[in-house]
Amino acid sequence: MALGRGTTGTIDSVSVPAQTGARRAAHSSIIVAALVLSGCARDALDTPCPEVNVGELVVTELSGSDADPPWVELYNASGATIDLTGMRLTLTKLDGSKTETFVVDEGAPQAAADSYVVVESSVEFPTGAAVDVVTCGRPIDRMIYRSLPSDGSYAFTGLIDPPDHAENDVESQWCPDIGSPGERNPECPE
Ligand SMILES: [Ca+2]
Repeated sequence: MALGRGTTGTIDSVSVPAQTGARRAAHSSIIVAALVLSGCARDALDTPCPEVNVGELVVTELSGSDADPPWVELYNASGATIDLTGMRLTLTKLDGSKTETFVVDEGAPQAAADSYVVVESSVEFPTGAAVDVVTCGRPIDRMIYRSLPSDGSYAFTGLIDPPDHAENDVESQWCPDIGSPGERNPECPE
C-alpha cells in the first residue's frame, strides 16, 4: 500500500504534471495551428493583409485634387517593417453617398519602420471624405478632409513628430503643403 502510494505519488508528481504540461503545450499548438490554418484558408481566397494594430499606420498627407494618380502618404509607427500588400484604403464621401475602396497590390513598397511611404491610389479622391486605413478587416486609422488643394497636397502638420493616429483626427492640424511625399511634412502655419 505504502509502496503503491509512493510509486503512484512519484508518477503523479513527476510524470503526470509533465504529461499534463506537454498536453497543454500540444493543445496550445493545435489552437495556434488551427488559427494559422484558418488564416491561410481565408488568405487563399482573399488578398493577404498586413498584421498591424490600431495606430500603427498614420495617414499624414494626401495629394492635391489634380494629381494623377492620386496618392496617400502613411507613416509607419509600428516599429517594424510592414508589407502593405492587402491594405485597404476607403474614402467615404462626407454625405455618405459614395464609398471608394482600393486595395494595395502585391509588390507594393515595403514601409520601413518610422518612415513615410507613399501609396498610389487606383480611385479618385472625392471632394471631402473620411479616409479609413483598414488591414485584415481591422480599422487602423481615420482622418477627414473637407477639400483638397488643386496643387501640392494636404498635409498633417510636421509639428507632431512622430505623427500620431489620434492627433491626425484634428482638422486644424492639417494644412495645404507644397507636397512632401515620402518625407516629414513641414509645420502648419500658426
Ligand atoms: Ca510628407
